[in-house]
Amino acid sequence: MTDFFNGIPKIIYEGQESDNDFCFRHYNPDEIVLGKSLREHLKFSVAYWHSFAFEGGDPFGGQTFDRPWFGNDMKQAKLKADTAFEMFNILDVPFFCFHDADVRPEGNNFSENTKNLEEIIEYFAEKMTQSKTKLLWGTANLFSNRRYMSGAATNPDPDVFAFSAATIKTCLDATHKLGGKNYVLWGGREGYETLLNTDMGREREQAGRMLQMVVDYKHKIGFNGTILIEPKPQEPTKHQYDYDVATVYGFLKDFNLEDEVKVNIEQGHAILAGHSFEHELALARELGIFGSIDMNRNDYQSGWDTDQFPNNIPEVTLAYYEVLKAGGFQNGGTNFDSKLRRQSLDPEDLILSHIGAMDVCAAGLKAAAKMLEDGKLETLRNERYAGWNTQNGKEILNSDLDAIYSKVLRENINPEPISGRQERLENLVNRYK
Ligand code: XLS
Ligand code: NI
Ligand code: NI
Repeated sequence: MTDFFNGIPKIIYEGQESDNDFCFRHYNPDEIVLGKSLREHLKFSVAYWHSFAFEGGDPFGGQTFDRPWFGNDMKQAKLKADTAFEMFNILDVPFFCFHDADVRPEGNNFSENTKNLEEIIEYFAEKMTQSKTKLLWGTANLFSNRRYMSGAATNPDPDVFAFSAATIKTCLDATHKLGGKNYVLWGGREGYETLLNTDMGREREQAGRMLQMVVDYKHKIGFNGTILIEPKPQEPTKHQYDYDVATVYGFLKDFNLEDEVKVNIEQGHAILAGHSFEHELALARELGIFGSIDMNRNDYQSGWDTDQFPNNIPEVTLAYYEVLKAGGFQNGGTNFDSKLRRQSLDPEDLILSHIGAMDVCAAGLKAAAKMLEDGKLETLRNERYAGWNTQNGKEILNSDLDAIYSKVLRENINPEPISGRQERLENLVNRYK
């Protein structure tokens, strides 16, 4: 036991009447909603990087947090893991996620990185036999080290592609060993700053080739998890190739991977792409590539990926509505890709931020379930399209321009616009709490 959390007990559900800061008000993990417990619906996950590796820096200043495990040796990496698993236990979260670089000391070369990763993964494996927390996904950090400054798979230098591919292999092995449910690829540096030095066609081919290799290797080792791409439009590069769900789908189709790879959709990234979170979720569902979510929120004024903990129930309600309509998570879950503000220095801030986020998501999911169960919204939406279910609608869709032309003339078709009833629907949605 470390003394980092200084005796904060396991967080339990006390309900909305409780005055205790260290309890859940909405998240009762055993509560059954639509035939499933909230624990199984929400599948919460802690992001190792934000909670344990982030030092509190911003573009104008460095570390503000003071953690006993900050440093770059194995002893500190193990202390970090001890503390992380203590937090998982306090919050009783079913999952966590990590990048290789969050969990192991940085080596001087590939073989040192691999040796360090294997040692810490061994340590994780041991800890996981004593813990209820499982691995939602693993991933490789192919963006922080300077070797990746011009991309990983999309680098102009084939040796960087090779270094990246070899690193992904080690991270897939690690994820497989720990029983991970998914493996994520977020292409932070897979994009470009200026076309003046960029061969976009070639870079895109390289990214497609890398993804095919990842899928081949997954099958080779018998990894049953899902490979997920996490779309993001920019930051750190100016133009990122995995811009949004629609772009990723086009890319997957092009490389014949649409049945192999799904998406991990992040709230903040959707906003950066000029979409709402629910737009991205609904589109992924319709395209059959919905996988998992990174739950956070962006500051709406600064227009940057600020990775704040979610705190807006009506917003997450609309997101979980789409998740429920997709049939809920299969391998996926709700990963809090969220970090503390740099002034939130205390160990208890780490716990309280997650409590709030879990409660907001639970309240949102319950409201979404009510909305779905009651069916009013779906009924009104379906009414709007009712014409397409008629013989006339079906005939129009199966016809051709000539025949439709004659039909419009013959039947003197002259459509009257019908209200979209947006405000009525907005009022309706606000009824569910
Ligand atoms: C960064 C991404 C990153 C991925 C994992 O914006 O959200 O944290 O989730 O590499
Ligand atoms: Ni992000
Ligand atoms: Ni993310």
